[in-house]
Amino acid sequence: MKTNISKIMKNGKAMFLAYDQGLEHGPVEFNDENVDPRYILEIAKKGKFNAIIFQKGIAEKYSKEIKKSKVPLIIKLNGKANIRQGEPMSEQICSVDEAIKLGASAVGYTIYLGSEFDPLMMKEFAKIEEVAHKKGLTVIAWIYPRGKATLNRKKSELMAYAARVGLEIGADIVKLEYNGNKKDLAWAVKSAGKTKVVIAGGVKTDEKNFLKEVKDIVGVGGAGIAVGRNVWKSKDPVGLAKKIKKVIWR
Ligand code: FBP
Repeated sequence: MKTNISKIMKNGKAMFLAYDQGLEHGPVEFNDENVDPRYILEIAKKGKFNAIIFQKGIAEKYSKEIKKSKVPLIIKLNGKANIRQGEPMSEQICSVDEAIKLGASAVGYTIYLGSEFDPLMMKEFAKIEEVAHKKGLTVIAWIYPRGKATLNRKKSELMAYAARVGLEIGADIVKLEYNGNKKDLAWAVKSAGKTKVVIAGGVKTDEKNFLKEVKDIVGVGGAGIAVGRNVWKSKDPVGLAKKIKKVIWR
């Protein structure tokens, strides 16, 4: 299947800026500056990110600014708020056609692997993947092991399993949560085969730690990062972006 993956990657590597935390976690993540999607777009533009990740609402309301910035757009097709408790389920809230109309170069979808609801998310993903690939769009799967059934399983095993699921279900890029162990990450990247691997950033940590994670993922042959808080919560996001670029495209 030929997709437009080169639109959002450079030499097989990628640096994506994620900004869907407003839905996933609420404005508790934001301050007066980074609550504004235009601030994030500026970071993406000045920091030369390969793409920015928004939910459809922001893509719609800020479409003029997005077009002007020329930063490629990835639209997240599902999402969930974190108020409801219980087994995680992330429902589809945007279609592939809507994402195309909004100018998306790629679509993203989260699967909580191991949740009671993972069969529903797998099914929804399968439909999305079929439509998106027919239209030549790149498909990114966030695969996060979550839910009761994952509690007694090893984190390392689950990370590689998530990577493999990405390959098996037809994702072009799989986004994983890194457990901090480089050997485990190398196995996960190997398990993903020809599916590219990017890692999430997680909660804001110090810059040195974060850059080490970036070094690890490219060091084991992964494609790069799809991060949010570690960049847009930084005091100097554009300066940090330059450092990330140096690590990814050494
Ligand atoms: P961060 O780099 O800020 O962790 O963003 C990555 C991401 O996958 C976002 O796309 C998403 O909003 C968030 O993490 C979800 O985090 P969690 O599932 O831990 O609530």
